[in-house]
Amino acid sequence: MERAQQMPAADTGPVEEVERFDAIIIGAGVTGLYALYRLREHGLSVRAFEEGSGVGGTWYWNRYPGARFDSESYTYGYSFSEELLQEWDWSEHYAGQPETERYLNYVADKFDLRRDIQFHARVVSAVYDERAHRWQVHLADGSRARAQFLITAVGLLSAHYIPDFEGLDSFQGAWCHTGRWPAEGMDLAGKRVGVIGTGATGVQLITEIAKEVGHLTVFQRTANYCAPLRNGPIDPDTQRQIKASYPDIFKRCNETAGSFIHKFDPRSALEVSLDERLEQYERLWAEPGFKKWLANFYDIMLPGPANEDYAAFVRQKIRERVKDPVVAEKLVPKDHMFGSKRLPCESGYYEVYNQDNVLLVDVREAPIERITPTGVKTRDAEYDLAVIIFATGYDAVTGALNRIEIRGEGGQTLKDKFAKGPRTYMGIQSVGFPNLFTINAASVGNFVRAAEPLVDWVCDCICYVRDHQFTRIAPTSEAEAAWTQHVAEAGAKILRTQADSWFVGANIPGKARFLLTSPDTAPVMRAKRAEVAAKGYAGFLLQ
Ligand code: NA7
Repeated sequence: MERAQQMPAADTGPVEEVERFDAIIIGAGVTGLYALYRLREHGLSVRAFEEGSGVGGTWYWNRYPGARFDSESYTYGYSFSEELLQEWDWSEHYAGQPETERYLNYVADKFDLRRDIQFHARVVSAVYDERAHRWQVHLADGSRARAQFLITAVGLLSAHYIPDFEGLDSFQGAWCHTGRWPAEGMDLAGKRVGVIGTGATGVQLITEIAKEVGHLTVFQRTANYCAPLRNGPIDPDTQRQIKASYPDIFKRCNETAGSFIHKFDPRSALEVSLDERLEQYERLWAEPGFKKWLANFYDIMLPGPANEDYAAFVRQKIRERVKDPVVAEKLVPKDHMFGSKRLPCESGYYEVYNQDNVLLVDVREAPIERITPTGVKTRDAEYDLAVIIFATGYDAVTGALNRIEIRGEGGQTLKDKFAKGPRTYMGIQSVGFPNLFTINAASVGNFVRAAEPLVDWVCDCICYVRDHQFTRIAPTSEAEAAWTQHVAEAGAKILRTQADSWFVGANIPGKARFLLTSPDTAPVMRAKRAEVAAKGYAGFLLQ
């Protein structure tokens, strides 16, 4: 920690109708709810602003049919309250969206969080008052609020992205993006439906709606490696076992790179015999969830021959499930490495393409040219549709921040500063934006497992600042430059940066290519943050 000259920083801001708090949180999803709980526990006055009408964030907005965990339900829930852990029964190994939304509502009620959350409250700007060391936020309804600390718990994947297709305004049918699925649902039964996008979301959605639509056209640009989820109900015995072993479950999650419960096999895929290798591939393939990915030979997650060997195995699994060999070949990924994107887990996805009423259109071969009043026109054909669903993903991490005009010291905007990629210290803070904690950029993997310790760290940091009579904390330029360089250099070596995906901003035309999350494993990140805190917030400037 560097101690700069201390300045008096009473809140001498404008005296008009502005509500004042110690901390403001933007977003009442998984991270925002926990930050609210934690900061309030520390005795701070807190207000969370949430655009939606309810809590849940991702699990509030993503109401599309088929939305579901790929983490085991009991590894995803909060760990901070033993009472909560014992009270809540997850009904399935991989819970669906309605259950997760119910869970987050239960948490909000149990800990009386709603009294400090303002719903239907869209924050349009946040401006730093350099004299008072306070943030002033402006809401869409014209109201304002001030706080010393601002936490953007706006989510990693919340700024939904709809490609700029010409003609969407002219479409006479119904359309929506999966991340803004209407609460009342979409009427798809018997209709001609088109889905654009075959990422994790599209895969879940397509599998579910294929059961009820009249005809389904899937517009695929890139085929994905998908693996069977093998979901099932949690029986009472298993429920008891889970509740008795939460400390062990969380300990195991905390030991792994992505905070999932699965631990890599320390052997190389190439050091065992072919028979042994195939036996393991098959055995894990038959298991639920990410085990077939994250409990496999460690080097299938490194660019190289082991990765390619497993990719070939997965491609063959896809071919075996699709009757028409031409369609099968279109569904087999050939242009990116296995695991370079998050593995979509499915429950009958490939069999959908064996249905007579389902058509797969390769839009890499024949790109979408425009939306017409009656459907979609590609270079080669026109498709008549009553409904178009965009499963086209998100402007990840920076997209959600950019939707808010965040102005720091000297009037600079965070959007300008992050134009070539986020420049932060550990993903948490950025020079020129004191007392702002951009925590949506800092956790990845099994989300809640990574988010809880991060929020704990931020709350402890805020308490440290206050307890030591400082009023302002921001990283040093040196710490920020070193971290940004580390993200670029270490990021270049990992599998996640090798594909054109949201991880590196490659899904958004014109967005700078830069790893948007930390290149380090979860245990390494926790250790780095702990060391920084132990050294009195080394790399930060406190005033
Ligand atoms: P993703 O993984 O970003 O997938 C978006 C999909 O939309 C993907 O198939 C894209 O094809 C496709 N897309 C995007 N733009 C276009 C255009 N212009 N034309 C055709 N197709 C397009 O988002 P998801 O919501 O599925 O998943 C996000 C995360 O949520 C996931 O990683 C999990 O962690 C949960 P592309 O692959 O870019 O060729």
